[in-house]
Parts: sequence; C-alpha cells; structure tokens
Amino acid sequence: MTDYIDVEEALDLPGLRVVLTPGIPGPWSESAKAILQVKGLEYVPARQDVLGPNPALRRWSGQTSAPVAAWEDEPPRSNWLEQLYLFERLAPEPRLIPADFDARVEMLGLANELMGDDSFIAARRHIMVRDFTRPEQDPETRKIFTALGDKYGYSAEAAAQAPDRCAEILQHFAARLNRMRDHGGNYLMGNHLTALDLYWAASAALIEPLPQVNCSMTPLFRAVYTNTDPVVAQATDPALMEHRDFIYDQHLVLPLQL
Ligand SMILES: N[C@@H](CCC(=O)N[C@@H](CS)C(=O)NCC(=O)O)C(=O)O
Repeated sequence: MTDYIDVEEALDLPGLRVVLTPGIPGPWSESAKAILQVKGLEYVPARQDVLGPNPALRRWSGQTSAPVAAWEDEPPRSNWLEQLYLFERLAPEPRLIPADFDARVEMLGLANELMGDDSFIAARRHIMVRDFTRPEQDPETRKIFTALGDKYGYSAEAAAQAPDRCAEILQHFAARLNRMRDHGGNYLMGNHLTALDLYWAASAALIEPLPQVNCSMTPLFRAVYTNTDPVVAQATDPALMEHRDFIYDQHLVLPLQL
C-alpha cells in the first residue's frame, strides 16, 4: 500500500516528489513510476484527486492532471518528456535514453506516439469516453466519463479517428518488435532496455490490464481499461502483450503499488 501525502505537504519538501493518482494504473503515472523504479530513484508520492479541482496542484504546476514530478525548488514537471529528462539527469544509469543520435531521435519519436498529444494512450482515452458515455451506462459512470472527455478534448470526430490511430501505432510497434526479435533483440530498440519499453508496458494496460493479483483495480476501471474495440483488438499482435509481460518480469516489481 503506497502512503501518499497531500500536495500541500509535498510542496515544501526537499528532494523528489511525484504526484500520482492512487488506485488507478494510469499509463503516464505508471510509466513515471517504472522509470523511477528502474533507476532506483527515491521519491515522496503525493496524491492527485482524479478529476477533482486539485487546487494546490493547480497552484504549483499550473494544471491538475497526474503525474507531476518536482525536484527541489525547480519548476514542477507535468509532461512525460520533461519527466524522463529529469529522471535521466538525477540517475544517469541505467541510461534509458539512447546515447546514439539516430537511436535517440527514433526512440523519442516512437515514445511520442505512445505518450504525446494524439498518441496511442490519448486516442485510447477517446475510445474509453465514447464507450462509457453511451446511454446504456449508468448515470454516475456517464458523468465521470463526460467530465474526462471534457477535460481531454473528446469530440465525435476525435472518437471516430481514435481506433484507426490506435491501430496504426500498434501495427508499427508490433512490426518493430518482431523485426528486433528476428535479429535477436529483446527490446523495442534492439538489445537494451530504453524508456520506450517501459512506456509500452504501461500503455498496454489500456488493451488488457495486468491480472487483478498484480494490479488491483475496481471492476469499473478494469472494464474501462480492457479493450473491446474491434479495430484495436485486430491490431494487437500477441507479441506486444508478451513484450509487456517480459518487461514487467525482467525489469519491474509486481504487484503494482497503486
Ligand atoms: N500531462 C501528461 C498527461 C497526464 C494525463 O493526461 N493524466 C491523466 C491520465 S487519464 C489524468 O491525470 N487524469 C485524471 C485527471 O485528470 O484527474 C503528459 O502529457 O505527459
């Protein structure tokens, strides 16, 4: 069980503080936690209230989403790429950003396809909002997902494009993974773990979360995270889920501490 402190308290602490959403394996938060774990970085976890006003977090970071990482009195970082560079600076080894120029550019471009604006997880969230705001859902569920959609740019047009966008990204990742495996590489960038593998492992929760024993979720959130969209399902090569399991098995600690 993770002991989260309030953001008000975290503000004044020295060292590394990371604001996370308790109880939900959100891919941005789980990616940050995975990077911190691989690097052995100690941090104080602070609590974000999902879809809440989070006034202290807003004052501190200028926004209300999680994760946010703050080091000493530097500006808090609320974007995955800034967080990656912060963690890489605080613990240069093991290196999760390739040293080689071309590999670095490629890795960061691919990571953006999973984590950035209009990414796999952003598009998958539109599908989530589409499905859980349907009239057959109960009013409370519809209210939650309407609020999520309002906060993160949901529209009928975004929903219409989202399955193909997810599928495009999944197909590229599957092709890359299979290519690497054909050449004896176990990782998305070849022979070494990079942040990209951790981003994929966390993102894969939006296809099928880890089993309950390793990832304790409410029935509603398990249903929300489990993909039922046929276009996304069709594009999910089993190798992708095997890779997720390999990364958790080899590099991360289970069960997830949510
Ligand atoms: N700002 C992050 C993305 C963070 C994000 O979208 N977090 C969502 C995950 S669904 C969140 O906190 N949702 C709950 C909320 O907004 O209260 C980034 O671009 O790196």
